[in-house]
Amino acid sequence: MATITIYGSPVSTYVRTVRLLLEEADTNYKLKEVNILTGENTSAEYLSKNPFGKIPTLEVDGELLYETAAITEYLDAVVASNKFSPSNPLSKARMRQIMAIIDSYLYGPAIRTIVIQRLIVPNQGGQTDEEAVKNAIAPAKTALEAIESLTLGSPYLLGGELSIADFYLIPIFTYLSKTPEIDAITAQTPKLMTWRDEVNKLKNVKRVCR
Ligand SMILES: N[C@@H](CCC(=O)N[C@@H](CS)C(=O)NCC(=O)O)C(=O)O
Repeated sequence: MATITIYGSPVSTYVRTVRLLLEEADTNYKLKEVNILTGENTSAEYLSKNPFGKIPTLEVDGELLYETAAITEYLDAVVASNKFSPSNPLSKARMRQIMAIIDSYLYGPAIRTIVIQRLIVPNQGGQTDEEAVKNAIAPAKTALEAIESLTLGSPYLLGGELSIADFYLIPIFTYLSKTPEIDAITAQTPKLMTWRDEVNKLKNVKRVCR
């Protein structure tokens, strides 16, 4: 396969999602830094690759591909023989359902609000917006409880095999677990807590999600 390049930052959850798949598939790739903390993602050069200024963007054989769901499903097909997508139609739909819940309902409150306010803002000398954090707990909890009700958690989200859904949720849990809000958000999600402890043992999770 031609050289695979990911444009993005190693701190990004979505970049970590793509990297987890590539590492689990034992595939070589290059990571070209696009620093979102300095606004590099809004440079004209990067916007020519991804008009929304989001990371990651994938480049393979001169083709650019953005949106993590498209990237991971493409890579799964070309480097992993669809190992990370269940063949059973309902399980595959569950995988996509979890990915969509994360995109639409979890990422915003969990990462854009709680993690940024708790971990990034103070690190840059700012003050956490406590009100925003407080208001983000309920929607994050709802999203995780929805995933809890869909997961088999034995040991992975969809059963015995890792899937793209795991690669989506793992990086979010890594960050949420570093905030005091984790306890409130996961109070009703025992299967996900067991799942988290299980996936944290994977060597590629230790390497990619530090
Ligand atoms: N829909 C996009 C979302 C990607 C995304 O939100 N990435 C974050 C980093 S985890 C980002 O680029 N943030 C920079 C910004 O919003 O300015 C995808 O699926 O790839």
